[in-house]
Amino acid sequence: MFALIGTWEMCLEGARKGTDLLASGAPAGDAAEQAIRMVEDEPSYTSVGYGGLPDRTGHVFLDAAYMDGASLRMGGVISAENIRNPISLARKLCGRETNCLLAGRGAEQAAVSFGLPLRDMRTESSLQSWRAAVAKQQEELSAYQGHDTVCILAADGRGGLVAGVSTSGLFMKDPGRVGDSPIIGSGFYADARYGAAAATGLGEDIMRGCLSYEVVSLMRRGASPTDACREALSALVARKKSLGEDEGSISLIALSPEGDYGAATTLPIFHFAAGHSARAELYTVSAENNEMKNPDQVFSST
Ligand code: SD4
Repeated sequence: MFALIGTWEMCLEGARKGTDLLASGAPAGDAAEQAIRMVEDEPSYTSVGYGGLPDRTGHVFLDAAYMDGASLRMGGVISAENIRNPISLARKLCGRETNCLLAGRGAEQAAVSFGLPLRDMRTESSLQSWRAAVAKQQEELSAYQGHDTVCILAADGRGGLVAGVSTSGLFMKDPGRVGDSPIIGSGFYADARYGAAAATGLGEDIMRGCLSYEVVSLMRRGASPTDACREALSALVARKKSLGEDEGSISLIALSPEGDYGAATTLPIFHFAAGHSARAELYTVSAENNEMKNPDQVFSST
């Protein structure tokens, strides 16, 4: 069965578009790319693409990645400044035997060579937020304060299973700072035999557990998407606690090749969108019990 799952409420319209594409027979890659492009193009979403929040120097640096679970190939973009749709470049780079992960100016040059549009990704509103943070001498960097990453996992029911992610990372990050999102195995992973997974939250923590790879490994050993997310997350949280640290801000989503999906979080509430057969709807999980809920529907996936 085809299915798609994506992080945060901001992806709902994109997830609906992606699910419609899957229903019309489009490959998983088209559905995931389209869903993410819709979030990248919307300036009111300040954590992804156009209108993303700047780093300390007032520049918006974007990270994105795409993995094709059938070929186990990935493409990624790190710290790219002016690429209008980083996910589209990541997808174009996926499949290359070399040069599939490009940073900075090299990524922008590749975008030009593929004929992808460039754009100044700052908006007046994102610059205003930056000016206010500079005036306040804002120091604290944390996930989930307008820094949400869009992650989309899609299965087309015909063997196609992909993961895509796109983010501007943390607001007021140091220049050159890279989180988990474009790092394979941390921010995303897909193996069409077992499943796909992606993460959102504080990248510095997510990378310590290689969480997306861990989720897919657990699915390889037979865990359902929900159980795999819960187990990978609780193992890292337990380890952090044993080191005297708090649980941190981490949310995970996963999708099986058969179209079952699941999620887990350390947050009081984490929203995600998911759809199979019908149009995508919004769901939540919470750290308290990690039960998935949909206000309007009974959740029926495993
Ligand atoms: C990062 N994981 O750059 C991203 C940010 C994020 O919710 O997802 N925040 O660390």
